[in-house]
Amino acid sequence: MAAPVILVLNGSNLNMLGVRQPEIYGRTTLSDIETACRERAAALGLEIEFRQSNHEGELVTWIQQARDNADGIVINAGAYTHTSLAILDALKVAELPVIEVHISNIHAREEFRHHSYISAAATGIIVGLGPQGYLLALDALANILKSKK
Ligand code: CA2
Repeated sequence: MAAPVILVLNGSNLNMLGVRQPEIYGRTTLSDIETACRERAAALGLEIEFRQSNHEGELVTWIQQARDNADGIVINAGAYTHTSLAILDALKVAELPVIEVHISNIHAREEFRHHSYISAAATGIIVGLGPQGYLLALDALANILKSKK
């Protein structure tokens, strides 16, 4: 049987990880996170599509496509987390298990980061655990998909 496919989606500015603001986001680059996700996915028997975009509409299109092409979504929407009804609607329409990830603890930061539009469509949320959050999200999806069988 084919391995379940997980779309790992990264939104605005996450391509800058490890390049700027290491005091908040650390020195790990998005490419490092992709490598770690690929290793964890292989160990869990998952296939991943790892993507980043700075464009809200592109993220929406990828989520729409995931409805037919994927079995689960890991999403760190970057600042779109706090603004995007369009991404929330797309996630609801996708009808897939969704794990929302944030590298930093958004609740310990500025007030405007405390609210996430995405959370209303999330099965679970992982915040503040650094890049490890992506790996924990893959673990969680592997368990969710196993229990669905
Ligand atoms: O903690 C997270 O993972 C965030 O989703 C990261 C977003 C931020 O807007 C959210 O509130 C929390 C920012 C993405 C990365 O932005 C960078 C900007 C400059 C340098 C490095 C990263």
